[in-house]
Formats: sequence, C-alpha cells, structure tokens
Amino acid sequence: MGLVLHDNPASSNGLKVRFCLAETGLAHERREVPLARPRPASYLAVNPLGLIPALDDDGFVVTESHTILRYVALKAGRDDLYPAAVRDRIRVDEFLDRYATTIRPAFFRVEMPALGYVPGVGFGAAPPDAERTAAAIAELTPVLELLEGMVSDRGAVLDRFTIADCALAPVLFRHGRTGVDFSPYDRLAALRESLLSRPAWTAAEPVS
Ligand SMILES: N[C@@H](CCC(=O)N[C@@H](CS)C(=O)NCC(=O)O)C(=O)O
Repeated sequence: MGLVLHDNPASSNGLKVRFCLAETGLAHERREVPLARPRPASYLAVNPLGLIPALDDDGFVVTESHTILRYVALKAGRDDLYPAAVRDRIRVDEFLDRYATTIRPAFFRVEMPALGYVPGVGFGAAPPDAERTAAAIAELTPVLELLEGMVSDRGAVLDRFTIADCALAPVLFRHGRTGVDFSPYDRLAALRESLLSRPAWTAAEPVS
C-alpha cells in the first residue's frame, strides 16, 4: 500500500503535508476526504477525531499535521528539514508549538468572516463579512508583529528551510486573499515570496 495521505484539496493542514511530501519526493497516494461533517465512517476508522489530514504508512497511521511533518522528514532521512542536532530540532518544535497554539488561531479568526467559513460545512458557505473581517485583521496586528520578530531574514522561518516553513506557508498563501497586508512586515513579505516560489510548493497543488 505504501504512503497514503488522506486530505482535502482545500485543507490548509493537508497542504502543509503535501508541501513537505513534495520537498522530500516521497512517493504517495492522495485520498480525498470531504470537508463537510459528519466525516465518512471509513475516514473515522483512520482518524477517530475526523480531522484532516492523516497519513497511513502501510497501516501505521499518523495524525496531527505537525506530527505528520516530523514523520515525513524522519522517514525521508531529511535532517535538513527536521534537524538531528538537539538545539536545532527544539527550535523547529518551538516554532511549531507556538504556531499551533497562538499564531494559527489568530489567522483563523480572520479567515472565518473573510472567507465565509461555517463550522461543519467549510469555506464559502456564508457570505464574506467585511466588518468582522476588518475587526479581526486589526486584532491580528500584534500577532503579525510577533511573527515578524520570530522569523529570520533568510527567506525561511529559521536559518534555513525546515518543516516549520511547511507549516507556515499555507497561511501566508491563504491570506493573500483575506485582506491581510504583509507588506509592512519585511521578513514576512520576503518569507512569503520565498516559500511560494519553491517548486515543491507548486507541486503541492495549493488551492486558493
Ligand atoms: N490539529 C489538527 C487540526 C486539523 C484540522 O483542523 N483540520 C481541518 C481541515 S484543515 C478540519 O478537519 N476541519 C474541519 C472540522 O474540524 O470539521 C492538525 O494539525 O492536523
């Protein structure tokens, strides 16, 4: 069976993993899971939480997108993507945790009104709400400042491309159409351009 990625073309968490898989060149099959709830019983058998994505490696199932990124990099033997040296690895993990707990939720608060997200249905299920979007973008400012201070000036989150970049790229991409302006943030603007110009990013088939 080999590697099977269960995802949805519109899933930002799925896109992180597709980006990483494309960077490694690991052969895999993609299986589409519908975004709408309830998720099919066949998918709940793979991931009881029903969340997208999940990676099945010959019956060894890995869920949680950041764990999947680590697994893919380790399986591919890519120390550059997920460093073996303890302090370098911890910096990657630190970013992934900060991203999941603080940064991603703030961006999602913009996506909901800007892209008409309805829980259990998906994006585009409601009309965009310009007033709520503007308020959420204003609240995002301190998070953008924080993120600007966290990333390097080398076109990568850390001093070179790692799975931390795979995690962040989908949000930098998606917010090209929500009204978030990255241009006042030199490092973020350069990082966005650098990540989205990688061949593996295009190969990951980002859906806007
Ligand atoms: N912590 C999970 C979150 C996964 C997640 O929220 N996936 C989204 C798609 S990008 C999803 O399944 N949302 C729909 C839902 O919860 O019903 C991860 O990082 O994999």
